[in-house]
Amino acid sequence: MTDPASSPVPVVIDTDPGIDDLLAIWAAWGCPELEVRALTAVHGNIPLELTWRNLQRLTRQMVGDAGTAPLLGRGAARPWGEARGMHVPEIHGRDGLGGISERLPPEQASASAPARALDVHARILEAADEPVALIALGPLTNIATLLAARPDLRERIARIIIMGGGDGVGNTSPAAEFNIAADPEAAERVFTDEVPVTMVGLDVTHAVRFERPWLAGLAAAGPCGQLAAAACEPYIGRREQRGIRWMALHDAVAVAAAARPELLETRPVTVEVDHEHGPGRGATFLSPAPSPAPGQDPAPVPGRAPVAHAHDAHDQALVDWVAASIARI
Ligand SMILES: [Ca+2]
Repeated sequence: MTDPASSPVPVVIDTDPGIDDLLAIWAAWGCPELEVRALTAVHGNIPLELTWRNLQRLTRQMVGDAGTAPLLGRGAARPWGEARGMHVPEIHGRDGLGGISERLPPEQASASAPARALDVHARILEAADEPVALIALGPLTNIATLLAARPDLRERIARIIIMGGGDGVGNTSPAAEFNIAADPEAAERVFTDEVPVTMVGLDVTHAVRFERPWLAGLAAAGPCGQLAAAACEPYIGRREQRGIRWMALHDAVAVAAAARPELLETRPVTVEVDHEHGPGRGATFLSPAPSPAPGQDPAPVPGRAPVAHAHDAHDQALVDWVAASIARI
Protein backbone atom coordinates (compact mmCIF):
# COMPACT_ATOMS: atom_id res chain seq x y z
CA MET A 1 0.00 0.00 0.00
CA THR A 2 1.03 3.57 -0.58
CA ASP A 3 2.11 5.34 2.55
CA PRO A 4 -0.66 7.91 3.09
CA ALA A 5 1.89 10.23 4.65
CA SER A 6 4.02 10.30 1.49
CA SER A 7 3.48 13.18 -0.89
CA PRO A 8 1.73 12.51 -4.18
CA VAL A 9 3.80 11.64 -7.26
CA PRO A 10 3.87 14.54 -9.75
CA VAL A 11 2.76 13.49 -13.23
CA VAL A 12 1.99 14.90 -16.67
CA ILE A 13 -0.47 12.95 -18.81
CA ASP A 14 -0.32 12.94 -22.62
CA THR A 15 -3.53 11.53 -24.05
CA ASP A 16 -5.87 11.01 -27.04
CA PRO A 17 -9.30 10.80 -25.35
CA GLY A 18 -10.71 8.15 -26.05
CA ILE A 19 -13.02 6.12 -23.80
CA ASP A 20 -10.25 4.35 -21.90
CA ASP A 21 -8.36 7.64 -21.66
CA LEU A 22 -11.42 9.09 -19.93
CA LEU A 23 -11.28 6.37 -17.24
CA ALA A 24 -7.52 6.85 -16.91
CA ILE A 25 -7.59 10.66 -16.63
CA TRP A 26 -10.36 10.67 -14.04
CA ALA A 27 -8.71 7.87 -12.04
CA ALA A 28 -5.50 9.93 -11.99
CA TRP A 29 -7.39 13.04 -10.89
CA GLY A 30 -9.40 11.29 -8.20
CA CYS A 31 -6.66 9.17 -6.65
CA PRO A 32 -4.66 10.46 -3.69
CA GLU A 33 -1.37 8.99 -4.95
CA LEU A 34 -0.83 11.36 -7.91
CA GLU A 35 -0.63 15.10 -8.47
CA VAL A 36 -1.65 15.77 -12.09
CA ARG A 37 0.27 18.92 -13.03
CA ALA A 38 -0.63 19.05 -16.73
CA LEU A 39 -2.50 17.22 -19.47
CA THR A 40 -1.66 17.39 -23.15
CA ALA A 41 -3.54 16.17 -26.21
CA VAL A 42 -2.14 14.19 -29.13
CA HIS A 43 -3.67 12.76 -32.32
CA GLY A 44 -4.74 9.14 -31.96
CA ASN A 45 -8.06 7.42 -31.41
CA ILE A 46 -9.63 10.35 -33.23
CA PRO A 47 -8.11 13.48 -34.85
CA LEU A 48 -6.37 16.07 -32.68
CA GLU A 49 -9.18 18.58 -33.13
CA LEU A 50 -11.43 16.20 -31.19
CA THR A 51 -8.91 14.84 -28.67
CA TRP A 52 -8.08 18.45 -27.75
CA ARG A 53 -11.76 19.35 -27.40
CA ASN A 54 -12.43 16.21 -25.34
CA LEU A 55 -9.45 16.86 -23.08
CA GLN A 56 -10.70 20.36 -22.27
CA ARG A 57 -14.20 19.09 -21.54
CA LEU A 58 -13.06 16.14 -19.41
CA THR A 59 -10.85 18.52 -17.44
CA ARG A 60 -13.67 21.01 -16.82
CA GLN A 61 -15.92 18.18 -15.65
CA MET A 62 -13.40 16.74 -13.19
CA VAL A 63 -12.15 20.06 -11.81
CA GLY A 64 -15.63 21.53 -11.31
CA ASP A 65 -16.40 25.21 -10.92
CA ALA A 66 -14.30 25.82 -7.83
CA GLY A 67 -11.22 23.71 -8.45
CA THR A 68 -7.84 24.69 -9.87
CA ALA A 69 -7.29 23.20 -13.31
CA PRO A 70 -3.98 21.65 -14.34
CA LEU A 71 -2.17 23.17 -17.33
CA LEU A 72 -3.47 21.98 -20.70
CA GLY A 73 -1.54 21.80 -23.97
CA ARG A 74 -2.32 20.97 -27.56
CA GLY A 75 0.17 18.70 -29.26
CA ALA A 76 0.82 17.03 -32.57
CA ALA A 77 -1.91 16.58 -35.18
CA ARG A 78 -0.03 13.89 -37.11
CA PRO A 79 2.68 11.31 -36.57
CA TRP A 80 6.37 11.91 -37.29
CA GLY A 81 6.53 9.63 -40.29
CA GLU A 82 3.11 9.85 -41.95
CA ALA A 83 1.10 12.58 -43.65
CA ARG A 84 -2.08 11.54 -41.82
CA GLY A 85 -2.88 10.05 -38.47
CA MET A 86 -4.43 6.64 -37.86
CA HIS A 87 -7.85 6.90 -36.17
CA VAL A 88 -10.40 4.39 -34.82
CA PRO A 89 -13.80 6.13 -34.43
CA GLU A 90 -15.47 2.73 -34.88
CA ILE A 91 -14.17 1.85 -31.40
CA HIS A 92 -14.49 5.13 -29.49
CA GLY A 93 -17.47 6.65 -31.29
CA ARG A 94 -17.42 9.57 -33.68
CA ASP A 95 -16.92 12.01 -30.80
CA GLY A 96 -14.24 9.75 -29.26
CA LEU A 97 -16.14 9.45 -25.98
CA GLY A 98 -18.90 6.99 -26.78
CA GLY A 99 -21.36 9.81 -27.48
CA ILE A 100 -21.17 11.61 -24.10
CA SER A 101 -19.09 14.64 -25.14
CA GLU A 102 -22.17 16.87 -25.38
CA ARG A 103 -23.01 16.05 -21.75
CA LEU A 104 -19.68 17.52 -20.59
CA PRO A 105 -19.10 21.23 -19.89
CA PRO A 106 -18.12 22.92 -23.16
CA GLU A 107 -14.57 24.09 -23.69
CA GLN A 108 -14.07 27.77 -22.89
CA ALA A 109 -13.64 30.11 -25.82
CA SER A 110 -10.30 31.87 -25.84
CA ALA A 111 -8.99 34.61 -28.08
CA SER A 112 -5.42 33.38 -27.73
CA ALA A 113 -3.94 30.28 -29.30
CA PRO A 114 -3.82 27.25 -26.99
CA ALA A 115 -0.53 26.44 -25.28
CA ARG A 116 1.63 23.96 -27.19
CA ALA A 117 2.17 20.58 -25.55
CA LEU A 118 5.94 21.00 -25.84
CA ASP A 119 5.82 24.33 -23.99
CA VAL A 120 3.58 22.88 -21.26
CA HIS A 121 5.90 19.90 -20.78
CA ALA A 122 8.94 22.20 -20.62
CA ARG A 123 7.27 24.59 -18.20
CA ILE A 124 6.31 21.81 -15.78
CA LEU A 125 9.71 20.11 -15.95
CA GLU A 126 11.65 23.37 -15.58
CA ALA A 127 9.64 24.37 -12.52
CA ALA A 128 9.62 20.96 -10.84
CA ASP A 129 11.44 20.51 -7.56
CA GLU A 130 11.60 16.75 -8.12
CA PRO A 131 11.54 14.55 -11.25
CA VAL A 132 8.11 14.26 -12.89
CA ALA A 133 6.67 11.10 -14.43
CA LEU A 134 5.23 11.37 -17.94
CA ILE A 135 2.27 9.07 -18.60
CA ALA A 136 1.68 8.51 -22.33
CA LEU A 137 -1.80 7.21 -23.16
CA GLY A 138 -1.71 7.81 -26.91
CA PRO A 139 0.77 7.71 -29.80
CA LEU A 140 4.22 8.88 -28.65
CA THR A 141 4.53 11.88 -30.99
CA ASN A 142 4.46 14.55 -28.27
CA ILE A 143 6.81 12.64 -25.97
CA ALA A 144 9.35 12.01 -28.75
CA THR A 145 9.14 15.68 -29.70
CA LEU A 146 9.93 16.69 -26.11
CA LEU A 147 12.95 14.34 -25.93
CA ALA A 148 14.23 15.57 -29.30
CA ALA A 149 13.66 19.28 -28.65
CA ARG A 150 14.70 19.50 -25.00
CA PRO A 151 17.32 16.86 -24.16
CA ASP A 152 18.42 19.19 -21.35
CA LEU A 153 15.20 18.33 -19.48
CA ARG A 154 15.79 14.55 -19.59
CA GLU A 155 17.04 14.35 -16.04
CA ARG A 156 13.88 16.01 -14.77
CA ILE A 157 11.77 13.15 -16.14
CA ALA A 158 11.42 10.45 -13.49
CA ARG A 159 10.25 7.93 -16.07
CA ILE A 160 7.98 7.63 -19.08
CA ILE A 161 5.07 5.26 -18.50
CA ILE A 162 3.63 4.08 -21.79
CA MET A 163 0.36 2.36 -22.51
CA GLY A 164 1.46 0.68 -25.69
CA GLY A 165 3.11 -2.20 -27.46
CA GLY A 166 2.99 -5.82 -26.48
CA ASP A 167 5.10 -8.91 -26.17
CA GLY A 168 4.17 -10.70 -29.39
CA VAL A 169 0.56 -9.46 -29.51
CA GLY A 170 -1.22 -6.74 -31.48
CA ASN A 171 -4.65 -5.17 -31.90
CA THR A 172 -4.12 -2.91 -34.93
CA SER A 173 -2.40 -5.72 -36.83
CA PRO A 174 -1.41 -9.20 -35.63
CA ALA A 175 1.97 -7.69 -34.77
CA ALA A 176 1.25 -4.16 -33.60
CA GLU A 177 -0.59 -2.34 -30.84
CA PHE A 178 -2.46 0.87 -31.80
CA ASN A 179 -0.46 3.54 -29.91
CA ILE A 180 2.84 2.26 -31.33
CA ALA A 181 1.42 1.58 -34.81
CA ALA A 182 0.00 5.12 -34.94
CA ASP A 183 3.54 6.57 -34.80
CA PRO A 184 6.29 3.93 -34.93
CA GLU A 185 9.04 6.49 -35.63
CA ALA A 186 8.20 8.44 -32.49
CA ALA A 187 8.00 5.24 -30.44
CA GLU A 188 11.44 4.15 -31.63
CA ARG A 189 12.76 7.62 -30.72
CA VAL A 190 11.50 7.14 -27.15
CA PHE A 191 12.91 3.61 -26.83
CA THR A 192 16.32 4.79 -28.09
CA ASP A 193 16.59 7.57 -25.54
CA GLU A 194 18.00 6.83 -22.12
CA VAL A 195 15.07 7.98 -19.99
CA PRO A 196 13.68 4.96 -18.11
CA VAL A 197 10.41 3.63 -19.50
CA THR A 198 7.67 1.51 -17.99
CA MET A 199 5.90 -0.33 -20.80
CA VAL A 200 2.31 -1.29 -20.05
CA GLY A 201 1.37 -3.21 -23.16
CA LEU A 202 -1.48 -5.34 -24.43
CA ASP A 203 -0.15 -8.48 -22.83
CA VAL A 204 -1.03 -7.03 -19.43
CA THR A 205 -3.81 -4.52 -20.22
CA HIS A 206 -5.97 -7.15 -21.95
CA ALA A 207 -6.03 -9.07 -18.69
CA VAL A 208 -7.34 -6.16 -16.60
CA ARG A 209 -11.04 -6.33 -17.40
CA PHE A 210 -14.42 -5.21 -16.18
CA GLU A 211 -18.00 -6.26 -16.89
CA ARG A 212 -21.42 -4.65 -16.49
CA PRO A 213 -21.72 -4.97 -12.69
CA TRP A 214 -18.53 -2.90 -12.33
CA LEU A 215 -19.99 -0.24 -14.66
CA ALA A 216 -23.20 -0.19 -12.61
CA GLY A 217 -21.16 0.42 -9.45
CA LEU A 218 -19.26 3.21 -11.21
CA ALA A 219 -22.50 4.83 -12.40
CA ALA A 220 -23.85 4.85 -8.85
CA ALA A 221 -20.74 6.55 -7.47
CA GLY A 222 -21.40 10.10 -8.66
CA PRO A 223 -21.71 12.34 -11.70
CA CYS A 224 -18.28 11.52 -13.16
CA GLY A 225 -18.84 7.81 -12.57
CA GLN A 226 -22.19 8.07 -14.32
CA LEU A 227 -20.64 9.77 -17.35
CA ALA A 228 -17.75 7.29 -17.44
CA ALA A 229 -20.14 4.35 -17.40
CA ALA A 230 -22.26 5.94 -20.14
CA ALA A 231 -19.15 6.43 -22.31
CA CYS A 232 -18.37 2.70 -22.08
CA GLU A 233 -21.95 1.63 -22.84
CA PRO A 234 -21.90 1.61 -26.68
CA TYR A 235 -18.57 -0.19 -26.79
CA ILE A 236 -19.45 -2.92 -24.32
CA GLY A 237 -22.86 -3.27 -25.99
CA ARG A 238 -21.23 -3.94 -29.36
CA ARG A 239 -18.94 -6.52 -27.78
CA GLU A 240 -21.86 -8.28 -26.11
CA GLN A 241 -23.45 -8.74 -29.53
CA ARG A 242 -20.33 -10.76 -30.39
CA GLY A 243 -20.62 -12.78 -27.18
CA ILE A 244 -17.85 -10.90 -25.31
CA ARG A 245 -18.94 -9.70 -21.87
CA TRP A 246 -15.86 -7.77 -20.79
CA MET A 247 -13.94 -4.64 -21.67
CA ALA A 248 -10.26 -3.95 -20.95
CA LEU A 249 -9.16 -0.92 -18.92
CA HIS A 250 -6.05 -0.32 -21.08
CA ASP A 251 -4.94 3.29 -20.37
CA ALA A 252 -5.85 3.30 -16.67
CA VAL A 253 -3.38 0.45 -16.12
CA ALA A 254 -0.59 2.84 -17.10
CA VAL A 255 -1.87 5.40 -14.59
CA ALA A 256 -1.86 2.68 -11.93
CA ALA A 257 1.79 1.98 -12.78
CA ALA A 258 2.54 5.49 -11.51
CA ALA A 259 0.11 5.52 -8.60
CA ARG A 260 0.20 1.94 -7.36
CA PRO A 261 3.28 0.28 -8.89
CA GLU A 262 2.95 -2.66 -6.48
CA LEU A 263 -0.13 -3.75 -8.47
CA LEU A 264 2.06 -4.61 -11.48
CA GLU A 265 4.87 -7.13 -11.93
CA THR A 266 7.70 -5.93 -14.17
CA ARG A 267 10.89 -7.35 -15.66
CA PRO A 268 13.83 -5.44 -17.17
CA VAL A 269 14.00 -5.43 -20.98
CA THR A 270 15.05 -3.29 -23.92
CA VAL A 271 12.59 -2.64 -26.74
CA GLU A 272 12.99 -2.17 -30.49
CA VAL A 273 10.15 -0.90 -32.68
CA ASP A 274 9.60 -2.09 -36.26
CA HIS A 275 9.27 1.17 -38.17
CA GLU A 276 9.63 -0.29 -41.64
CA HIS A 277 6.67 0.00 -44.02
CA GLY A 278 5.81 -3.70 -44.00
CA PRO A 279 3.43 -6.09 -42.26
CA GLY A 280 5.29 -5.79 -38.96
CA ARG A 281 5.13 -1.97 -38.79
CA GLY A 282 4.56 -0.90 -35.19
CA ALA A 283 5.56 -4.22 -33.60
CA THR A 284 7.61 -4.08 -30.40
CA PHE A 285 10.46 -6.57 -29.92
CA LEU A 286 11.47 -7.17 -26.32
CA SER A 287 14.93 -8.38 -25.31
CA PRO A 288 15.56 -9.40 -21.71
CA ALA A 289 18.01 -7.13 -19.95
CA PRO A 290 20.30 -8.42 -17.21
CA SER A 291 18.53 -8.18 -13.86
CA PRO A 292 20.35 -5.78 -11.59
CA ALA A 293 21.63 -6.87 -8.22
CA PRO A 294 19.26 -6.00 -5.37
CA GLY A 295 19.39 -2.29 -4.71
CA GLN A 296 21.32 -1.57 -7.91
CA ASP A 297 20.16 0.21 -11.05
CA PRO A 298 20.10 -1.86 -14.25
CA ALA A 299 23.29 -1.63 -16.31
CA PRO A 300 22.62 0.80 -19.16
CA VAL A 301 22.45 -0.57 -22.71
CA PRO A 302 23.95 2.10 -25.00
CA GLY A 303 21.30 3.71 -27.20
CA ARG A 304 18.42 1.85 -25.57
CA ALA A 305 16.08 2.99 -22.84
CA PRO A 306 16.00 0.80 -19.74
CA VAL A 307 12.45 -0.57 -19.86
CA ALA A 308 10.42 -2.12 -17.06
CA HIS A 309 7.99 -4.35 -18.94
CA ALA A 310 4.74 -4.91 -17.05
CA HIS A 311 3.88 -8.56 -17.67
CA ASP A 312 1.38 -9.27 -14.91
CA ALA A 313 -1.10 -7.32 -12.82
CA HIS A 314 -3.18 -7.72 -9.69
CA ASP A 315 -6.28 -7.45 -11.84
CA GLN A 316 -9.10 -7.09 -9.35
CA ALA A 317 -7.22 -4.73 -7.05
CA LEU A 318 -6.41 -2.55 -10.04
CA VAL A 319 -9.98 -2.42 -11.32
CA ASP A 320 -11.20 -1.63 -7.80
CA TRP A 321 -8.62 1.16 -7.51
CA VAL A 322 -9.88 2.80 -10.72
CA ALA A 323 -13.51 2.74 -9.55
CA ALA A 324 -12.63 4.07 -6.09
CA SER A 325 -10.52 6.86 -7.61
CA ILE A 326 -13.24 8.05 -10.01
CA ALA A 327 -15.79 7.90 -7.19
CA ARG A 328 -13.71 10.48 -5.26
CA ILE A 329 -14.11 13.21 -7.87
CA1 LIG B 1 -5.43 6.40 -25.35
